Amino acid sequence: MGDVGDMGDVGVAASRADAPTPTPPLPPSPTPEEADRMRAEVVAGLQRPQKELSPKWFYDQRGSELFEEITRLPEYYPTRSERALLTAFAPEWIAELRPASLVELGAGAADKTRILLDGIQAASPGATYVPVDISAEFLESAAEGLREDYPELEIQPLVADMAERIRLPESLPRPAVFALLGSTIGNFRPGAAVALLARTRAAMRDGDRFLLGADLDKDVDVLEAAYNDAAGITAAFNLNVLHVLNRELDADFDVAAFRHRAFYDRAKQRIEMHLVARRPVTATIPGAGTFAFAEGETVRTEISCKYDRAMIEGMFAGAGLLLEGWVDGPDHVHRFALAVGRLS
Ligand code: AVJ
Repeated sequence: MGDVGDMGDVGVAASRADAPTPTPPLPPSPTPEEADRMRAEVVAGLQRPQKELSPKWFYDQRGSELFEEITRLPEYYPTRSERALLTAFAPEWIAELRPASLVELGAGAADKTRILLDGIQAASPGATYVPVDISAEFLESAAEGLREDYPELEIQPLVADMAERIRLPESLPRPAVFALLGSTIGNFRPGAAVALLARTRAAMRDGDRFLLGADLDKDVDVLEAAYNDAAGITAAFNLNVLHVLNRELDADFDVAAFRHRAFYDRAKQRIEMHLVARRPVTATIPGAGTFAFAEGETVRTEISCKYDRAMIEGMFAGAGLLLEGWVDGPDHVHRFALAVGRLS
C-alpha cells in the first residue's frame, strides 16, 4: 500500500458520465465503511517488510493546515515555482481555451487554483469548478470561500480518492480542463501515475485539456531541504499521520516515539519520507492487532517522484495523452513544470 500508487482499481474508468449522479451532499467523514476500509489499508501497509502508510492519510484538517504551512516555507520551492509558472502562462492559455469547466484533482485549499479561476470567471462566466479532494471538511470550508470570491462560477466540490474511480457530475460543461497540480502525481509510482492519467483521460473528450503540475529532478540538496525544513513543519506534518490513525482507528501510537526522516533516492528519482522509531515500540489498532517497531525501524509515509520532460511525455503517451504544451522554470535551481495534454 504505502504510496497511493499501489491502491485502487487501476483498470476502472474515471468517467461515470452515464451515471445519474446529482451532486451529493458531503458525507460526514469518515463513515463506518470508510473507517473499515482505512483500517484494512493501514493494516496491509503495516504488515509489509517495509512498513508503509499512504500519504493520503496526512490530510485531516490539521494535516491540510500543516501542508498549507509547508507551501509557505522558504525551503519548499514547488508551490512558489508552480505559482510563478501559472501566473506567467495560465491567463493567456485560459483566455484562448475558454474552458466551461475545471475539474481539479486533489484540490486542497485551491489556493493556486485561483490563478486559473480568475481567468475562467473572466473568460467563461457561469463555468463550473469541481474541486476533488479526499478531505471533506477541508474541501467544504475551501468551497465556502470560493463561492464568495467567485459568484459567477458554479462550485461543485467532490469528496473522492483520486487513486480510485471518481464519479464526475453527469453533465460536465465542455470544454473541460482536468488539472492535477502541485506535483500531487509524485505520490504515485510511475505505473500507478499512468493509470491515474488514463482514468482521467477516459473522462476527457475532444477539446478538453489535461493540465499537470510536476516537480522536476534537481540538485539533491535543494530537494532534501524542501522536505527537511528548519522550522520542523514537515516533521509535524509527517508525524500527524499517527494522530490521524489514533483518532480515526482508535489506535495508540506513541507519537513521541517516532521522528521524521526524508531523503532523496537518486536512482528512483524520488523523495521518501519515513517515520523512524526512536526506541522499540508497539502500537495497537483495535480490531486489527498490535504492530511492533524495532529501534530504528521505519514506516514509509510518502514518496514524491521527481521528473524530467521525457518521463512526463512517456507517461502521457502511456495514458493516451499527447503532450501539447510544456513550460518549466522559473529558474534552473527550482525547476518545476506545467505540462498540457490532449487526447491523442
Ligand atoms: C502534495 C504530494 C506534492 O510531495 O511535495 C510536502 C507533499 N510532503 N512535504 C510533495 C509534501 C512533504 C507534496 N505533495
